[in-house]
Amino acid sequence: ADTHWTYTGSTSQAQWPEVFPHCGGTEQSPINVETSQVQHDPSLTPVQPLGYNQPGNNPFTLTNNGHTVEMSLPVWMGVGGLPWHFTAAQLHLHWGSSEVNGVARTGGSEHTINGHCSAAELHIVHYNSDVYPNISTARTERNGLAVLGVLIETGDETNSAFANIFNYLGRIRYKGQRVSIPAFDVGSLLPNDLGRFFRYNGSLTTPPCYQSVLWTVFSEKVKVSHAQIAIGSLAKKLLLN
Ligand code: 3J3
Ligand code: ZN
Repeated sequence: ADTHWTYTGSTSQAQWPEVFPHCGGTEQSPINVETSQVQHDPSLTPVQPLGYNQPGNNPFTLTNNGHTVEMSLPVWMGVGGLPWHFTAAQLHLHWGSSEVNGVARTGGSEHTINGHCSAAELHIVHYNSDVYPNISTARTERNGLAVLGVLIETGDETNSAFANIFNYLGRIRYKGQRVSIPAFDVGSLLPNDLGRFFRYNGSLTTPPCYQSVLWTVFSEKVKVSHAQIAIGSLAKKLLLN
């Protein structure tokens, strides 16, 4: 069974390495991206979402897994433009933790840019389907996973793409609850410019923290409304087991 971990209290990040050794590793995510330290890599090519825009046949399932809201992807989706082919497994959101190293934090994203924390962060998780049959075998191995990270800011406009998810959070307030939602174009959750991003080798941002992730954090942020983030952060408060 999943060993218990939290973002606050006595089993929060500072204690994770005691129970999950990889969490104490040297290639841990999330990171703060110091743009002055970033090197341009001309060999990188734009991310190519494959099959992200499916005609809405099979519903998606939103689940409150006790740490976040996770969405299953029942139809094949993948990502090209990376050194291997990757197949999508799931997507989920982070509103960040309410405390980091004991310091209460208002923001929500996990990755920060020059110390700036965004309101939330979307992760679309893929596994290396050139090498592994599924995510369980891939997630322990270097370059086993490719996660696309989208930083989310608040603005005045309601984001109709994210509304496909946010409108249902009230139905899965508690751990273990799940709801079927109509399929939608997952590509509409991504920023417009898929050619500007930060790429680095890191880890799962939650236990067991395996250092298996080829990270892509897009430079361009997406915007949702203040009300949409409020729904999300409410659900997060309620969903913590
Ligand atoms: O994908 C599996 C699966 O069990 C799923 O239900 C979920 C459970 O939390 O995630 C696991 S995972 O260990 O592969 N995983 C959790 C951490 C997916 C990637 C997550 O890392 S992150 O860097 O995208 N936040
Ligand atoms: Zn994540």
